[in-house]
Amino acid sequence: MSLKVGKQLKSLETVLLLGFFIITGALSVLSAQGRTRRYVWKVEKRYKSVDCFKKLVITINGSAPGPTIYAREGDTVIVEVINGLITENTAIHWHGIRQIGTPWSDGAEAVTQCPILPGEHFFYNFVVDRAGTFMYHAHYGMQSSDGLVGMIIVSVKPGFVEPFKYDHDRNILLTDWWHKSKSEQTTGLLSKPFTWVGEPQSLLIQGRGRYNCSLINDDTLCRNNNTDCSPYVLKVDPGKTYRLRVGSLTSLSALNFEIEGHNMTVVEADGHYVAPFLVSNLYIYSGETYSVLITANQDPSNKYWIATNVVSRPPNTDTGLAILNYRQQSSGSSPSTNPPIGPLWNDTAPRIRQSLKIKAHRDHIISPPKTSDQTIILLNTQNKIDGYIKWSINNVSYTLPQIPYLISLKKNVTDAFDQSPAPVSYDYQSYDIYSVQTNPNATSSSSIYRLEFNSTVDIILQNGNTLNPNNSETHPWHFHGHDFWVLGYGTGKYDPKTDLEKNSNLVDPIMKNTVPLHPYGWTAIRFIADNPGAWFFHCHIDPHLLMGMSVVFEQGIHRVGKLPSSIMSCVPRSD
Ligand SMILES: *[C@@H]1O[C@H](CO)[C@@H](O)[C@H](O)[C@H]1NC(C)=O
Ligand SMILES: *[C@@H]1O[C@H](CO)[C@@H](O)[C@H](O)[C@H]1NC(C)=O
Ligand SMILES: *[C@@H]1O[C@H](CO)[C@@H](O)[C@H](O)[C@H]1NC(C)=O
Ligand SMILES: *[C@@H]1O[C@H](CO)[C@@H](O)[C@H](O)[C@H]1NC(C)=O
Ligand SMILES: *[C@@H]1O[C@H](CO)[C@@H](O)[C@H](O)[C@H]1NC(C)=O
Ligand SMILES: *[C@@H]1O[C@H](CO)[C@@H](O)[C@H](O)[C@H]1NC(C)=O
Ligand SMILES: *[C@@H]1O[C@H](CO)[C@@H](O)[C@H](O)[C@H]1NC(C)=O
Ligand SMILES: *[C@@H]1O[C@H](CO)[C@@H](O)[C@H](O)[C@H]1NC(C)=O
Ligand SMILES: *[C@@H]1O[C@H](CO)[C@@H](O)[C@H](O)[C@H]1NC(C)=O
Ligand SMILES: *[C@@H]1O[C@H](CO)[C@@H](O)[C@H](O)[C@H]1NC(C)=O
Ligand SMILES: [Cu+2]
Repeated sequence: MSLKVGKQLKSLETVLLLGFFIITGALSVLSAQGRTRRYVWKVEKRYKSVDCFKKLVITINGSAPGPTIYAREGDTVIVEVINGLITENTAIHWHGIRQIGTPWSDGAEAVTQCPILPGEHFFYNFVVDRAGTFMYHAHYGMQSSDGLVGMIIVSVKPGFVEPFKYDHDRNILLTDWWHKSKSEQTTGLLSKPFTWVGEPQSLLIQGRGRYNCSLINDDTLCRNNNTDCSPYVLKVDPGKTYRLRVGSLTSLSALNFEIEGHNMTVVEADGHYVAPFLVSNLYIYSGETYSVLITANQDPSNKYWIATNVVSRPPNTDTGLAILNYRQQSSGSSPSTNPPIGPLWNDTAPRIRQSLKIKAHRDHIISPPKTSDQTIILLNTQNKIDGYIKWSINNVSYTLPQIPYLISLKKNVTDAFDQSPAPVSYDYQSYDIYSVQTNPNATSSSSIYRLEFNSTVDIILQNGNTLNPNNSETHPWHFHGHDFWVLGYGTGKYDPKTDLEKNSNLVDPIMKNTVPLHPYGWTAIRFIADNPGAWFFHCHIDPHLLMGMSVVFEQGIHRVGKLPSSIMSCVPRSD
């Protein structure tokens, strides 16, 4: 409906909005429900030196990170993606956008669409139905770790008053960066013997980092005076309050984020308003977004570091740095202080405390159903299959089918993936989460969870030991197509008899789309299976996802509308 109205107005609006179009690159068309924002993006490789080291990077119209999408709640976003990669397929996921009624625009290759082949044009067309801070990234293998990332900022409808005030709005996207290409990393992860990607060479803030070029000693490859890698500078006016929309699309790293001398008030998480709380360190996991408020109330004759450091893994990467600069300060020079080194990487307690602090703002509580219809317990383990190292959920390491689930499910194709039901639990009585499994072998499967449409489902993520003694990792789990209530976190083994009653929040839980599973702990979430489609739920660490750390949920598949033929270019077209 909104599209048709939009089309009628298009020629008139094109003239009126031509000025706007030239400035933003987005064609904005008014319609009854909201505006339509159109983008044409050419995805291609370019040499860039984002951390001073020259590397082939995947760009959108020459930039990495890609352009920020600015839209308003209720708008329709249409992105025409031109795959100019020559030898690689691609697909782009709109992270945090639920795709209600448009499951084929989710961008999860092998789940909701065939890949976009080199030279092809693909149209993503979806409504941004909720204000907040969201992101986008490639969802084809580990492609996002080569630079195909960006942010989506959805502002509130006119007249809506947010539960906090600020003078200015800024974005900060955090990523980690390797000098090895993603294809080399992928090969190592899928080989025997296994080759781990290692810690990143740099941490990037707004796409800029700084690798120490003396370690390479080759001017043609790495120069620290290259302007590609000059740090991002956040200029502030004294006395003003800034809303910083911080997002993480790291491939591997859990991060700490801080601004020297400035505390931050957390006010939004994954598009939901948070009961505000103060932090000096913000822990942020891949796939999460937060809005924090800072007030520029420190000595304006100083400069301040904006810093990010790795937590949860033994760090081997220099602090990622940007600069906060009061407006009257000249640009160029760096703060005189030593960069912050961040909190102790292996101190899990403050990270769990932050997770527990994130609750819904009292004026914006969406109450969860009091009970659920089904509980699915997902044990996260590291395993071996035929000597290859994998990650498994309930002893099953995920393999993706040739035909995307959305297509095979909708068309009743029964030989496209394993039809046996995926396991809803593990032997939690006898499983020792603190030890390396005596038998590390697992199986692999493409089986899925088929949920009753509109039912309420609890998921318990249970962590355990990896293949190394005394080691358990952090896994940020991201759900496509849904926001879920975060009911609780705990350490040790989840007890179905007591933990839901004693250690869960059914009063004011935050809703999120990405949630951390802490080492040796559990995380409980609840959602309603009311979005017809097939949806990925996976660890947002790229190497873990590649190694099988994911599941897929189907719900209401026969309520899904007619699939666009553009998503089906990997199967013979039947209509
Ligand atoms: C991006 O590139 C495409 C194809 O070259 C072009 O049509 C489009 O206008 C460009 N967009 C911006 C914002 O520059
Ligand atoms: C860069 O590396 C060189 C050689 O190891 C070292 O001497 C120097 O201190 C490093 N510089 C920085 C800023 O870390
Ligand atoms: C950048 O640094 C290189 C040495 O690494 C030097 O040769 C070159 O002159 C410098 N360029 C500028 C513009 O300072
Ligand atoms: C930040 O918050 C801490 C704890 O409340 C407080 O001790 C500190 O003084 C604050 N720092 C600034 C710069 O406001
Ligand atoms: C944390 O790591 C440091 C080394 O980075 C080590 O000295 C310390 O013992 C570790 N703490 C714990 C509780 O494991
Ligand atoms: C695990 O699988 C390997 C083959 O990959 C096999 O050699 C080994 O015996 C299995 N271990 C157990 C305990 O079944
Ligand atoms: C698939 O099966 C469902 C339920 O049995 C049926 O309603 C639907 O028409 C079938 N669709 C196709 C494309 O065969
Ligand atoms: C996982 O699956 C493998 C292979 O079928 C089996 O040997 C092993 O006992 C299973 N482990 C658990 C904990 O169920
Ligand atoms: C979903 O469930 C709710 C609560 O039970 C009910 O009010 C609603 O009508 C249901 N929606 C559909 C589409 O079945
Ligand atoms: C592992 O932790 C246990 C206590 O939980 C300790 O007894 C043991 O020495 C540790 N092993 C290693 C290899 O650190
Ligand atoms: Cu993981």
